[in-house]
Amino acid sequence: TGPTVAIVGATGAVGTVMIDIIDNRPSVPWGEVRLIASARSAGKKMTVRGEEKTVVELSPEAFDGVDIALFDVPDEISAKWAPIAAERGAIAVDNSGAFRLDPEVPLVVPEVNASKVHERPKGIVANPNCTTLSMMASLGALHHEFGLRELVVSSYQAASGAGQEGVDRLYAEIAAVAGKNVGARAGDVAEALAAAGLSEETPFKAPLAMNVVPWAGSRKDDGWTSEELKVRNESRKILGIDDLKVSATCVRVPVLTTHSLAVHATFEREVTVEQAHKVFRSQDSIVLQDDPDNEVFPTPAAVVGGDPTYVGRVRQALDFPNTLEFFVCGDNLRKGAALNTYEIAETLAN
Ligand code: 2RA
Repeated sequence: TGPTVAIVGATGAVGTVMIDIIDNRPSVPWGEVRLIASARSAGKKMTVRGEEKTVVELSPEAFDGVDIALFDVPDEISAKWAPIAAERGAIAVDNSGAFRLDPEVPLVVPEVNASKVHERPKGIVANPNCTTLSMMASLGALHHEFGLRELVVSSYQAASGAGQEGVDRLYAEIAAVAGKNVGARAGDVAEALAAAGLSEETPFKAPLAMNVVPWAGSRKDDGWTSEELKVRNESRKILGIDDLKVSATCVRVPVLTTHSLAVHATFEREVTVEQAHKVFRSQDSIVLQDDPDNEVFPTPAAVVGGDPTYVGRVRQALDFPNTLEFFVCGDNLRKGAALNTYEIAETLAN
């Protein structure tokens, strides 16, 4: 029989998407799929590919016999338990931020740098942050052809990037402003949220309904946020360009799921729209939706739930012939999290 795969955090937002992905694969290489979660969720029954499973409690013994352990848990849980899984003989594929920049841990997007999965002295392979991941298939393919030199991006990040708390908050805010005709006077959206009993403590730092918020992640030095630094550091590591010039502004938008990015990418040489289209079409995990004459472009609401990343609005920058502008959308819970982690596991299993 095939290898044993474990999902750690099986009952969480990303873990649940992971099970959905396993359920919907035409075939899977696994002999056993083991579900692991905190004591609170242990004992729960879940069905995977038609087979009922009981969630087992996270413990060192839970990893016995596991070949690949997929971690969809907060940073501090991964930091503690991924090395324990590795000690017990499993390869840990970690979707948290705990190991992404560790030089002894590869950071993998299979379309871009699959062979790195074999360079894992700690027995751990890391999955990138969803914001970086949403643009990596497209940038990896372009870099391979044209040599990427500089990257300037603005993100449009969905509420579910902030977890279930973010999802609940966006729904509650939209309900609170619906039918209230607010938005024309400074502060009236916040007043409507307060009138509906919503706390000023929000994962988004400002009202998200009828708004955009130029803040995602946590506060870092010199005015940067953690999300913006992740885009820079992770892009460099995945693409293998240590001195890639990167600048990012990360923005939260009132979208439930699917992150979008406006990308300004500069290459060693001139790149035309036709050349870029050809590269995008040749990459299986990219869907090109770019027909300006018919106003065709991707939007998060139209592509959410899909596995590929969707690319459109491809333009050769008017004043920068070596620069392409494009817009990319990727489901932050699928390719941005569970799907890429799962694809790393399949790369390891094959
Ligand atoms: C966010 N990228 O969107 C983060 C989630 N890891 O908040």
